[in-house]
Amino acid sequence: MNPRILPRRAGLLALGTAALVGFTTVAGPPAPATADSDEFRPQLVTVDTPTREDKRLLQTLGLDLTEHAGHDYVEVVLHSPADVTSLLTAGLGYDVRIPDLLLREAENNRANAAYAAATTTSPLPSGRDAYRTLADYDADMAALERDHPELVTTFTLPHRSLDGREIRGVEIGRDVHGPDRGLPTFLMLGVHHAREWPSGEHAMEFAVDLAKNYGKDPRITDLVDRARVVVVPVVNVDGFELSRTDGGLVDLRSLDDGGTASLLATPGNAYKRKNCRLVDGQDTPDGTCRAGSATSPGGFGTGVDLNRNYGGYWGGPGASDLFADPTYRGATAFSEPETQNIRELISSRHVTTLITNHTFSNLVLRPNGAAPDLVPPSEGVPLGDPFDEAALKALGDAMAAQNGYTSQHAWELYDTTGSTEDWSYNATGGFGYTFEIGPDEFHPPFPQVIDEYLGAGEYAGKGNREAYLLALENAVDPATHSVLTGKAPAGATLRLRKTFATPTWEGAIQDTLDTAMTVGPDGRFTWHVNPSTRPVVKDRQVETVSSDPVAQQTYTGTTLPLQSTDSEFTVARDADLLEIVLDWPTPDDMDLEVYRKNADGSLEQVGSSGNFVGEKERVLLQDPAQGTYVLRAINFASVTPTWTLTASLFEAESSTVPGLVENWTLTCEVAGQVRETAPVVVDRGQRLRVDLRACGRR
Ligand code: 0X9
Ligand code: ZN
Repeated sequence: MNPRILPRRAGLLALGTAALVGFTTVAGPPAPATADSDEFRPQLVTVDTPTREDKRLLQTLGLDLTEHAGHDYVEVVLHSPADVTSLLTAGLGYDVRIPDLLLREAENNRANAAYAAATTTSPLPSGRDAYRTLADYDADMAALERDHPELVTTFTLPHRSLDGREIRGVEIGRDVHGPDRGLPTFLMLGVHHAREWPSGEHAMEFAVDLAKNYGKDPRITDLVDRARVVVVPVVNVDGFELSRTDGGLVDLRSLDDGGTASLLATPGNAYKRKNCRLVDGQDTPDGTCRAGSATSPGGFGTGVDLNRNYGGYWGGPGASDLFADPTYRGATAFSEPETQNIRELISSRHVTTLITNHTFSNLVLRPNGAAPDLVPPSEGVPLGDPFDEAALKALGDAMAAQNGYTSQHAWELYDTTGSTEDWSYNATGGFGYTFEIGPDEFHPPFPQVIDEYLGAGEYAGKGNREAYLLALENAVDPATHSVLTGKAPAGATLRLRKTFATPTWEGAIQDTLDTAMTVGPDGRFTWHVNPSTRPVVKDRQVETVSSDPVAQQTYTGTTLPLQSTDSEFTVARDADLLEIVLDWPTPDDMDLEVYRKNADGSLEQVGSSGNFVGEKERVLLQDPAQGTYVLRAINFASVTPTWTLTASLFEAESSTVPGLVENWTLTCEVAGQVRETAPVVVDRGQRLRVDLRACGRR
């Protein structure tokens, strides 16, 4: 037993050592921590999170986490002095990266204006020299249709936004106004998060690129001939409009190098993330979002995080149930009109590959959003890796080789549930990826957006254009989806339907996929479809731990407030898992840290668990190396609890949880009458001939 005094949570700021190159490390809490709320400027900071437990602790604080994170840090936008206090009380250290995001916004605005003034036509496919507004997106989509009437059509999604706006997209394909002949859909999405402007720009530029180069560039011509490409550049139209147009106040403030308190009290919406939900379950009058979010710093507190509102494992880790939090998941799965739009779009076609663009961090992320060891109560088995992990990884890596990003599982940064592809992949089997565009800003100076699309300048040879083309190639490649072929009466409508329960974290929602195509004049069809069995019900590889430990030791003790007690445990054999559980009867706050003892007696931390008051602590170590471990019980409470510590060593077996086989229901309709109905089971990569001759008989 070895009591130590602990500085953590005693009001000290534990500063990390690894500041990012080129940025300042502060030697104490930054000035705004002590300023009153009128003077606080949103800032971007790097929070030290050396362990996964630190990341999980950070996630519970309700702060505005960015996707820019590494093995030992996460970047966070601090919007208020309360945010600073949360970080400090949690004992998490941080470095300031951009001390004044509003000033940065003003600098960017000036640089963007200068670039636009000096540029007639940029090298982008559209030639644009500045970020689009929402009106620009609509105008550009309409112009694309006007300029390429056979190839491009615009459409409006079924649900208007909460502030009453229409949400539009473009569809590109040969003879786009003609009947659907069963080609696969490639879907590209942008701006789920309001402030992530480049995510819409790259999506829109790709649409323009395909339309302009069709008939000129053989690769693009071939791809567009073999697919329907659907682009919705701005999913969160309300949030984007606010972010894009309501950062103007920033310029005023920068005029007098700091601005006035009254302006600062309404710092604009340039860094808004969520949608325009102001009150759960209530559609507030159109046009009230700006006023309704005026009291929320940066327009940040109100709204639903659309990338937590999809049905896939909705309500699980990495999403908040508190309205004011940045990752608020919404009242129910698909409670928001924006996610309903995308759900209905994906449910009515065979989206074989999709990319949903975000900013920033230069990442290509693949499912799942939550770590494989987590067990959704709705399923009772660990999430494991997606059934198609090998193929998902191969394409993710190939795209990352093109844009220079890092390809990884989404959960490797932090857990998320309810994201776009958490639902789309698990419900439809179509491949889905999140791109996090840009190295370090939500909406950087525009020339950076240009170079990163094209792979020019600083990004020479590393552009998203090439990565997107690979994704489109994947979408049309029959090896990555399924194909139904056969004969049926010319002009007949074929439908594929499927109704099933999609697991949320704790329950399920009902999903219906309902898709159709029209048989061509020659009476033959080739239909590119997603596999009939969903990945989420397929066989799952899981590690199961035998319930009897191969070694176990129990310790009890008492520890004074703000002190800790060390116990030692020796791992003397090969094993798969070491579990250490710290339990105590009173509702006090204790933490657990686990160290491995090196040969020279020094300690190396290998795990920690810092839950909230009243929650018990647990550390799991996979494949623990043989040797001595120091288990440190830490008391943060004001009383002296008696605790029990149990170290257990387990062997695990890798096993397969057997899956199900699902079918599509195929119907063949002539003149509105169903003439034939057949169940169809088809696997990924399979080409299946379906006999629909009976549909032709009277
Ligand atoms: O947190 C998010 O929603 C995304 N990052 S961002 O900074 N753009 O907000 C990343 C989501 C990654 N997880 C999944 N796609 N599952
Ligand atoms: Zn985002």
